[in-house]
Amino acid sequence: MFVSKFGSAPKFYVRAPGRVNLIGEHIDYCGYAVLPMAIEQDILIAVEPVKTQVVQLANTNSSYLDFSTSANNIEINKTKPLWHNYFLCGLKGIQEHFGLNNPTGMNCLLDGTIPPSSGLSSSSALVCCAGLVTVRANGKTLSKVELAEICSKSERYIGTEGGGMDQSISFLAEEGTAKLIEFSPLRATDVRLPSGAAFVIANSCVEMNKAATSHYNIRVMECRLATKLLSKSKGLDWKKMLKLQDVQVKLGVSLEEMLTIVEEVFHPEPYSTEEICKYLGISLEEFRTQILSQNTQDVSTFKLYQRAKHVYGEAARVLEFKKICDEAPANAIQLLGELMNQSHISCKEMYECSCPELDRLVDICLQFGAIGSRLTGAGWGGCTVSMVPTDKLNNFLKNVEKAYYQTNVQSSALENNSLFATKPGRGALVFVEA
Ligand code: ADP
Ligand code: NG1
Repeated sequence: MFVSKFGSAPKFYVRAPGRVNLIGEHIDYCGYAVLPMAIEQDILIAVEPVKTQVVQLANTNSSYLDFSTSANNIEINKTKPLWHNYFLCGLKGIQEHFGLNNPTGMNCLLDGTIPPSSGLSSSSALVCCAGLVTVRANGKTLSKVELAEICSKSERYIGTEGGGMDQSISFLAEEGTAKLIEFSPLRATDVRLPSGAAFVIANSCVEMNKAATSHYNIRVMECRLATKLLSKSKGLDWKKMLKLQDVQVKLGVSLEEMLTIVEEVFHPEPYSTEEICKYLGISLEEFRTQILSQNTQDVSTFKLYQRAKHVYGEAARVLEFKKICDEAPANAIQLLGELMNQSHISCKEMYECSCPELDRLVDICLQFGAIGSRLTGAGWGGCTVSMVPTDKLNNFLKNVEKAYYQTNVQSSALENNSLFATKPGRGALVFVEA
């Protein structure tokens, strides 16, 4: 297809994987560690650098239209997040990092196997792949950590205020191991998953595009607000505090103590804009310009108690999950399953990022033998991840297929790629023909 499209052969190929997050949802942007693994599904780009400064993009999937732009005049359209904008995020991030005045043009053909808008990080795989393509095409080198940090920042050009989990695992993943990803400074530690259990991804077949909706940014903003109010209540310099983790670090207390502080400081009823302005001693104008982001200007109620409870509780569950994997007690699978189930309940009830289809799918997975099951990724649609004893895997897959996919017309159309067991895969790579 590359040859028929561009009339010449590609010079190199880059792939970047999607990921499944095993536990630690919506806490990366609060500063807390998460526990994902890369999946086999990826974005693959065939590339030919060219002498002109034109970047031409094509896709093996004809629903993603061709696009071309000058490499030194990149405009990213946040209001309409078409696929090429994600490529441009990676391109722009790398160009800015190196201050490239004369960036090379290139012909690129993209092929993707990650179900889009389903919580498996197709968007970040695309941004990371484009970033690595740009590094290679311009004859530069970067470490994996640098690549992850640049791509985490540059995906924000699309308008979502992500925390960096997806880009980090896409670069730092290694075959055979999940990773604990910690931030500031970014680092990844191996997590050996228990033998005797398989991790199964099941797609609810409800798509949710992060950049085209405001769900995601509203949660980021609610967490930022909770940070400010908690800081003010404890006499900290609230204007400087950005993330819920900052409050814990400044107070020097445990996550359990933070949960008690949340109970003392916040009321469960939603906060109004007026109440928050009064609490912080700021005007409505300051609130709109300094606290709210572009696509959260119309929000007028904020559930600070619930969001903070989820974040501190989920952060503790991640550390507990890692500890159980490290210590591998006889009942490890049972203990890990309980943590996954608690995580889903917290996402559903406190963070309100689930949806009826995801809840139904989790119930079905638990009914047919999963020890733990939860939504994975941003939520409001997308996939679940379930931990299933290996000896029950075949029956589990058969029964879930029957119960969820064969009873739903829309889902059964997508069935083939919707339910599969997965293993920790490798991170992003450049392939060059010898
Ligand atoms: P995710 O949870 O998968 O990251 P997002 O809604 O944030 O979901 O991003 C999905 C977007 O990424 C799609 O709407 C599309 O623009 C882009 N995308 C994903 N896969 C591909 C692909 N194979 N080809 C082109 N664009 C893709
Ligand atoms: P997905 O599921 O890929 O849209 C998003 C964020 C992550 C993280 C999770 C929730 C981006 C690129 N990704 O992932 O950083 O916050 O939601 O845990 O913003």
